[in-house]
Formats: sequence, structure tokens, C-alpha cells
Amino acid sequence: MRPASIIGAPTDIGAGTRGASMGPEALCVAGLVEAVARYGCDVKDCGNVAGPANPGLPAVDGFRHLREVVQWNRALNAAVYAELVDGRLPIMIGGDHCLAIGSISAVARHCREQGKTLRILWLDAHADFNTAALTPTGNIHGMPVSTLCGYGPRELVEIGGCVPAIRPDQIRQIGIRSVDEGEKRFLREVGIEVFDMRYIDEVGMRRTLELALAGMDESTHLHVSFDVDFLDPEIAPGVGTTVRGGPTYREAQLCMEMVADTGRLGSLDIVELNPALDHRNMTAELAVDLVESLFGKSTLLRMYQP
Ligand code: B3U
Ligand code: MN
Ligand code: MN
Repeated sequence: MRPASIIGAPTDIGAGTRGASMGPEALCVAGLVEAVARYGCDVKDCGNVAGPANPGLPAVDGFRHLREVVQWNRALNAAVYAELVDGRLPIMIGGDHCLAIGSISAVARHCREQGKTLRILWLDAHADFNTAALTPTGNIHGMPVSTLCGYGPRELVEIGGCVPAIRPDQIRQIGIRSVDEGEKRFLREVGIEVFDMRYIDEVGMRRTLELALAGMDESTHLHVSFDVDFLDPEIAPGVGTTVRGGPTYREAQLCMEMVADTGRLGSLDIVELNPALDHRNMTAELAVDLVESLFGKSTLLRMYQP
């Protein structure tokens, strides 16, 4: 396993509910650094990137806090890119999901420069494919995927230095179960591959992951963007926008284990953990538990080989 670097981004600037800004601290209290150290050869805790406070203002022209979101994502983009250039696996801990704009645009730039192909797994209850015209809230954490695909304000789509940062065919969305009407139409139009909860119910997590990971090879850089609201709220209540009917503990474990088996994980986001809504840090501890599987914990336990 490549050496990892943990980068905190303590902000809820793109969210509708306050509190995700406390995510990095809660994940550290739950033992994230030690957990990754157990499975990665070396872990560097880079501390937190800095950015503006949350002014709590209403949306302007379809966006809440656009200027502040740009500032946070610029700082994060630089921090993530620096770790990639150093040959390390960045783990971005948010913070809300608007931060994936900064982290994934850095990963995409690095892949272009290294001649690698990029595959993104987007684990989320939401598609995060809104635009200023489609959004019911103005919250930019509902827009990172569309922004990365080039649909968004110039200041945001240009953060990684190349527009668009990613192509729709590089992304696979898993666990989706809450999509706004206009957003749904736009997803179809652009052709994002979505494995929604109904699909997972029908074919199972194993087949879903086989398909989502298909076509990868030695030159693939795999990025996992893990929105904690992907998980069923019964096991993960500490998020701002719970949607019932998410993956169970076992399904989520299998998902992480199958990613670990590829040996291609190159970068990771852990976002939307909201300690203000959690019970005794249980959601943070669950996220850390799943990250251990992502880094290969269970491959050590795999004894029965039929
Ligand atoms: N689609 C809604 C809700 C939402 C998206 N992402 C989160 N919530 N976390 C929106 O506001 O765009
Ligand atoms: Mn999300
Ligand atoms: Mn979500």
C-alpha cells in the first residue's frame, strides 16, 4: 500500500445543515490516523487546510456561499495535488461534499500528467448533480459532480486547471436514492452510470461492484468519494441529510472490501460526517471501520478459499 496523507477540510460551507465542519476532529477521535497506519506503510497527518468561516447567507443566483466554496476548494486542491506529486495517497476528510471539487480536480490533473486513467466511485445517497438552475436549495454540496463535469460557474469548474476536470464516463455512482426531478433528467442526458438502491436490491452489492469496477487495469487510479450518508441512517445517523434505505453494515463492508481487492485505490474523500447529529461518535467510528476494510483489513481474515 502506498503511503497515505490525511488532509482535513473543516467546513460546512456547501451544506444546508451546520456541523460537518467538525468532521475531521471526530474522525481523528475515532482513530482514523491509527487505523490507516495499521494498513498503509506510512501515514502523514497533514493537519487542516484553512478557509473562510460560514456566513450563513441565503443563495445568490442559485448558489449559497459561492465565493467561500471557491476559496476552500482552491486551498484543498493545492494540498491534495502536493501529496499526489509526492507519490502519496491523499485522504481528504471533510467537511461537506462540495470539497470533492477541489480534491477530485487535483486527482484528475495528476492522472493527466501521469498518463493514468481515472475511475471515480461516488458512494452517496444523492447524485450531487444539480446546477444553479436545477437546485432546490442552492447548497453546493448538491453540485460537485456536475461541476467536475464542467457544468457550473467558471471559478469552480476551472479549479483543477483543465475544463472539464472529468468526463461523465469516468464516474460510477453507488447507493443513490434521493435525486431531484431536474437533476434526474440532467443525469440521464449526460449519461452518468448510476447504480441506485433499487439496482443494489435486485442484483446485490457484489454484482454492483463488479460492474462499477469493470474495465480497470494497472494504469487505473481509483478515487473513492465516500459521502457518509451513503450508509443507512440506522447505522449512520451522524449526517445532515439522512435518506432511509441505504446499504447495511455488511453491504458497505463488501463494497469497501471489493475496492481493496483491486489494489488500485489512489485517493479518498470522507465527507458529510456531522458530529452535531451523531450519537456518541458512532458514525465516525463506523466510517473508520469501513476505511480499514478499504485499506485491506479483511483480506487478512480471508481464510476460506473454495
Ligand atoms: N439534492 C439536494 C439534497 C442534497 C444533495 N446532497 C446532499 N443533499 N447532501 C440538494 O440540495 O441539491
Ligand atoms: Mn454527496
Ligand atoms: Mn449525500
